[in-house]
Amino acid sequence: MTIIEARDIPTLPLLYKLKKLTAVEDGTNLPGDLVDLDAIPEPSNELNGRIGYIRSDITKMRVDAIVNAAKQSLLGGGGIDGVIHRNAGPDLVKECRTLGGCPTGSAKITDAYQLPCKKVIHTVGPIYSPSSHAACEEKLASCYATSLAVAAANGCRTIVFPCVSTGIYGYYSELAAPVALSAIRKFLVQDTAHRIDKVVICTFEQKDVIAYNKFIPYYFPPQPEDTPSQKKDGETGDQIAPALAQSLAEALPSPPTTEPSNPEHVGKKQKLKQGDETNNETSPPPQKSRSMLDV
Ligand code: AR6
Repeated sequence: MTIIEARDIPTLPLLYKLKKLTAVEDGTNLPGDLVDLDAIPEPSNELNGRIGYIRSDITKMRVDAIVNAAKQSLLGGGGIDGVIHRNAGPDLVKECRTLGGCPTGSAKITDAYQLPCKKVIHTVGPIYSPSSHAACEEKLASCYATSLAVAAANGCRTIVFPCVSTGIYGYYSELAAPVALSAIRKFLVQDTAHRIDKVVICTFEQKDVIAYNKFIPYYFPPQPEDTPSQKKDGETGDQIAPALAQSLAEALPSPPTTEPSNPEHVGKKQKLKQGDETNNETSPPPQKSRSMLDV
């Protein structure tokens, strides 16, 4: 099992340099589904350096805390919840039984047992329903804000988020990513005491990679020196040396090469019905194709 160390998770300045992320072009109209953003903010290397971004299995990270996309009972389930419980071992559910569940939008912390991380923060995302879009947005933002507050209160300086609610709970990735990015940005801007060093966004499925690649440059735009220069040969500039870029790229952990195949994940996504959870939300609709969400 390859464990990924917190310090090895690439941050945004490096990903811009390596062209894994691309700045929004000048004059581009802002997409309609940005959350709490009516203009692209000033670039900040300080903020960008505190955001990690990786496509990986969250259970392989040696960080202070990973976030679990849990259900209200906190007693385990399918998807990432199932993987986290399986890898942590049976003591995790024993501790979870003492917590009395968790409301949608909130978060609770436990030990991590056999996982390489120190703590697990269990948050309960909303089951997405277009008819209660605003309420879903508020609850999803609250998952990220509360998890960050819980991490800070418990001395967790590195925290990794999965794409909460975008699996079994049916939140469209292109709607969820701006909510998550907005909440993370707000927290970091207000975290003047610098209680958290690194907030990592961990994607797993391609649809979430596409959504974050699109929205990260709006919420965390690159400093000009982080974007590879377009200058011609012979001109001086900030262009990263190709050999250095190559060696940095090779040092990045490999993302999964296939889509996840957790049997619970697929099965539950189709089977979840109204009333499966006690939060009075409706069951998730099937994911729309990307073209329906494109702006
Ligand atoms: N590492 C990182 N991300 C993962 C992994 C992994 N190993 N496995 C899945 N994901 P989901 P939800 C991503 O369905 O939508 C459970 O039954 C996945 O691609 O796990 O919040 C709970 O008990 C997706 O982007 O959680 C609840 O009942 C994200 O994790 C319900 O599912 C969340 O997908 C919660 O549904």
